[in-house]
Amino acid sequence: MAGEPQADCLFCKIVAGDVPATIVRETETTVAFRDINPQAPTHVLVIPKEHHRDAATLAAEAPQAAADVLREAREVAVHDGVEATGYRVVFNTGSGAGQTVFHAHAHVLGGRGLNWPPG
Ligand code: D5M
Repeated sequence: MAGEPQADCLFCKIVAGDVPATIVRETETTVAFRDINPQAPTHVLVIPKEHHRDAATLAAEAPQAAADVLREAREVAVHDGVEATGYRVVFNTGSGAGQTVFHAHAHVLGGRGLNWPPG
């Protein structure tokens, strides 16, 4: 069923507390934790606690959870003190776009200059 935890999903294991992570913030519906391979001084992943494979599926199946993730992205930027200088929110969607973990997640990046277009 849509949103159910998946036994083989790394981020579902982080939600369950079975895999350790450096948690920045947690709400009823989301968890934010530091990326294990940071690409910027602030690099935090915001995930819905429910399992949805990518951002497109999340938006279609659980639009309120998608909104919660976006709201939390801003709260993370405030938490890390990067909101005023600017930050980037990225949803890699599909392997061709670089998605490697198939549980929807927003990358929140900040704390350095960010170029456009991205690589
Ligand atoms: O992003 C997936 C991201 O997940 C990537 O930047 C590494 C990060 N990652 C992988 N394993 C962990 C753990 N255990 N903790 C924290 N961060 C992790 P994607 O957009 O799918 O390429």
